[in-house]
Amino acid sequence: MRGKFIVIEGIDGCGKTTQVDTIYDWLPNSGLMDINSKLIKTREPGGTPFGKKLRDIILLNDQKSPPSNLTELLLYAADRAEHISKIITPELNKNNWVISDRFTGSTMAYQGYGRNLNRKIIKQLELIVCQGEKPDITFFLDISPEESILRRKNRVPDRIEAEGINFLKNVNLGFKEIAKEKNWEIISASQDVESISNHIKTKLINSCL
Ligand code: Z5A
Repeated sequence: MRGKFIVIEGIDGCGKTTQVDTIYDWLPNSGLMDINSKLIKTREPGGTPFGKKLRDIILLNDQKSPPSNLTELLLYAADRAEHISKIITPELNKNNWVISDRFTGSTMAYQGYGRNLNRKIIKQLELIVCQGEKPDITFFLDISPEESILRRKNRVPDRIEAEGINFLKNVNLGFKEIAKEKNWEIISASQDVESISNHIKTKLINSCL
């Protein structure tokens, strides 16, 4: 028996963390999981102790010495390699379920469409890093870049958030294309929190994971 791997994706501020928390509270008593299975809540970057250090480096908004785009891609890949080998695969193999705030779709959207790095190379890197591990289901929370920026207006932006609207528009376009290509469940994230949660719960119940 192997657990299930659920991922929530979308641009900054789309409400991923809010939904991961809601589903984390609901899923163990939903009847979907085996009685002895645990649910692991995690995220990228920073889902492991080593990954937390990488997260600090990646997101530090130090305008004097930002990493190159390729360095940034490799740092996200390193974080994911650690995450898969230390958390995701071992937990799934124990028949536990894993819900992650972001996964490979974020790399394709941010580094592929946002930074315009070669998408074939990103796919090759994904093959090396993931070693066959992939989500059972991915939800894409779709909001406009304008709404995303509005939702984050009262906080200090990290290095990626500081990129501005044109970058975010490209990332969002990327997410939309990937969502179609990979048959992700697309949800309008402009709805209220409860409507979005209900959509996710209904899809999980009906998808016979
Ligand atoms: N990144 C990358 O470039 N490449 C990669 O491979 C990976 C990541 C994995 C860190 O991600 C950064 O790394 C991120 C992508 C990049 N870049 N940025 N920026 P992160 O996931 O840690 O950071 P984030 O996406 O910026 O998270 P966030 O701002 O916390 O957004 P969120 O989790 O999607 O949203 P939230 O925290 O649940 O909600 C944001 C606000 O909106 C909050 O005030 C909520 O109360 C509110 N909210 C939530 N839902 C709603 C609804 N439905 N209506 C109204 N208001 C709402």
